[in-house]
Amino acid sequence: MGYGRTPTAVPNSPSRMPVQKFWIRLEQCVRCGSNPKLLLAGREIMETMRPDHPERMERARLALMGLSVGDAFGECFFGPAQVLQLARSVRTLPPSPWYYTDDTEMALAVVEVLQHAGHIDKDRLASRFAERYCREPRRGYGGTAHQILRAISEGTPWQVAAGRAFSGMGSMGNGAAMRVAPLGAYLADDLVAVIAQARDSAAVTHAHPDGQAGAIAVAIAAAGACTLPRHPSLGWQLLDLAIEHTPAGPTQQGLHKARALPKRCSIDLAVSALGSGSRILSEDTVPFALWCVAQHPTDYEAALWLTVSGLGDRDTTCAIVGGIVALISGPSSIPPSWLAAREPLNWGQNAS
Ligand code: R7I
Ligand code: MG
Repeated sequence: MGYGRTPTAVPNSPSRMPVQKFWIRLEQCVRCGSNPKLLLAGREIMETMRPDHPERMERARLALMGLSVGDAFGECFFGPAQVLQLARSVRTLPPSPWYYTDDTEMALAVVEVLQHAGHIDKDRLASRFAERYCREPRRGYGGTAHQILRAISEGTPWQVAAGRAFSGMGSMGNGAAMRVAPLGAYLADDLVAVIAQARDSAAVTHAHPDGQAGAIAVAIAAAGACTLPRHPSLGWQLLDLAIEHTPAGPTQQGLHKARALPKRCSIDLAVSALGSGSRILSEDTVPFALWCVAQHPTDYEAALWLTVSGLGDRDTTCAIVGGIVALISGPSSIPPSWLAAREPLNWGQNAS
């Protein structure tokens, strides 16, 4: 490579500003006599970055905002069902702070990896998950997730740690679905990439195909939330889109069931038909969450009050619904008081 080339002479430059910065830094590096190899690695990452990376990140952060507020909101309502029903009927908010859980911790890791690489780098994602887990293991992680993340942090390759869960079947928990909305938002215009990278983002901890199917369904719905025209039946269209692109299996069957429910069916009927995450599986969480989105696709507050009243795995159902509905209804749909009540997001020190 010729160090003297000007920024405009860089072939196939995806984005001029980062490349200009790169050349300036490389020049400084050569002047100081330090090893330019590290910078060259950075250049490779830049070249794989999509040109509209900043706008994509804006969408991913909006999904994260909706997801994290939903997670923290739902987490406040583990308690007697009667108290929740009462709170819901008068829309009384729990006292702040609202602490977020593993759903947000893991979504933060997904967003950090996208910020850094512009795609899901599975090794990097596994390290970010493990680092975050070690820093705060008491964020309410799933039973097997503890074992997988601890093993990764101790040096076990993620393929081995995730692959040996549940006697080699891999986890089909809802944990891959709960963290993936920012990825769907980032890749919204490219459903083929959404499917492949949602599967990759899941595989690091969820080796079971149905755990991965849940991540695909949610990522596809998040992508559709960014791209489909605003229309009264948008929520049902998202469910259709998810059915179309989710691999066959229990989660996809649940999505079909959700679609077939009568339009005005009660939350109790939806919960009895679909579950609401009490088994902590993709199949009894994702169909219910997308059904809740279909009820109130443009109203963040209404969607979350409905979702939490389904009880079950309420931090996770609310995280999934919040991540998708925020993408449809925009940041202003998240009440400022809810955002203020959620504890500040911990972006971490190694978040490059
Ligand atoms: O999927 P995962 O990360 O859990 C996420 C959930 C969310 O609600 C979080 O908020 C947190 O509370 O946990 O964690 P895993 O441990 O992989 O899976 C969660 C649970 O799903 C497991 O503890 C099992 O109970 C169940 N599960 C399975 N049960 C039987 N057979 C997952 N896979 C299987 C399976 O193959
Ligand atoms: Mg949680």
